[in-house]
Amino acid sequence: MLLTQNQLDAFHRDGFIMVEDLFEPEEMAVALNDMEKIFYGKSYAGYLMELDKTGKVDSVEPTVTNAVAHYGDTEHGRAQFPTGFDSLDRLIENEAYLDVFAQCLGTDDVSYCNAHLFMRSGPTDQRHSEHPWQGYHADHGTNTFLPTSHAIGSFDYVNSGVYLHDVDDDCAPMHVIPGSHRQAADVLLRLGGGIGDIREVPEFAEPVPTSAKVGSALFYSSYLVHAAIPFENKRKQRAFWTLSMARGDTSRWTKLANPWSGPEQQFFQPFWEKTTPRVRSLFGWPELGHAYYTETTLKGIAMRFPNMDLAPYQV
Ligand SMILES: O=C(O)CCC(=O)C(=O)O
Ligand SMILES: [Fe+2]
Repeated sequence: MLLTQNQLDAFHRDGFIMVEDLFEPEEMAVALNDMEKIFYGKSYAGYLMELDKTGKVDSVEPTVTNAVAHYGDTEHGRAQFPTGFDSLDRLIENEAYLDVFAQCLGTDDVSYCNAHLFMRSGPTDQRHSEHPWQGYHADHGTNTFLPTSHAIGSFDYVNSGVYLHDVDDDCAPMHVIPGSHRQAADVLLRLGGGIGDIREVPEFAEPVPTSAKVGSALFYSSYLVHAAIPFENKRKQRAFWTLSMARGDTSRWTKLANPWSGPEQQFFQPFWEKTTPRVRSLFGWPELGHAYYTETTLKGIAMRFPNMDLAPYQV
């Protein structure tokens, strides 16, 4: 199943596309069952029953204990890909799903960044901000040390969430700002890297919820601005299998578990700031003269690496 030209145009225009029926409801049910085991050590129904009986509400969020950052483990299992459960790990083998990724990335040269189980559990969820205008961000930094550019379709990558169950409006659907992937580079530079309050960004469109039925997958640009919202129904959970992938020609600087995220960053940042462009390229930085370097991206790099001499990269 390929995206139609209209769907692909919508992805480029809006920065996201929801694709229904990519996965079978039956395979989602099996995957969800195993995901619940990893997060709760039992079924979610069993967890709720115990919660009602004991009133005990320990967070089920995974904790990161490893030196090279990945999503981390829960008390009961591993939330980072591969989890060891075929029902979850083999979702990556879905041909139609991979075809849509290739279409969104505009190439068959597709490179894995990161996949993990993303659970938000209504009874303990704290992932959202206090006010509806807060918490907006792009996920781009999760898989790269380089800032956003204007070049949509070249240096961004694609995130996706597979819906293991129906996500209705009361189930904390992620809110996304259509078209914000095209605005992110300028907005982030103007605001100094973080978007505290979307009311200060008049050019942003109204956020929209990404509610969808079981078996759907959301694909979105790593530049797309979005936020978590609270559960209206705190008895619900929201279970996604997530995958991020990049174009092969950016894969040297776009992937998880590299020295730019997690505890290694405090050593690599000052090292990269002081070393030469040639040595930076050994670690995946685009070489001097690469099309990635523009006035906009160099300003972003200066924000991220304030002690770096960027003169050699000037265009
Ligand atoms: O859970 C959501 O709806 C969004 C969460 C999010 O944006 C994130 O964790 O980066
Ligand atoms: Fe996010």
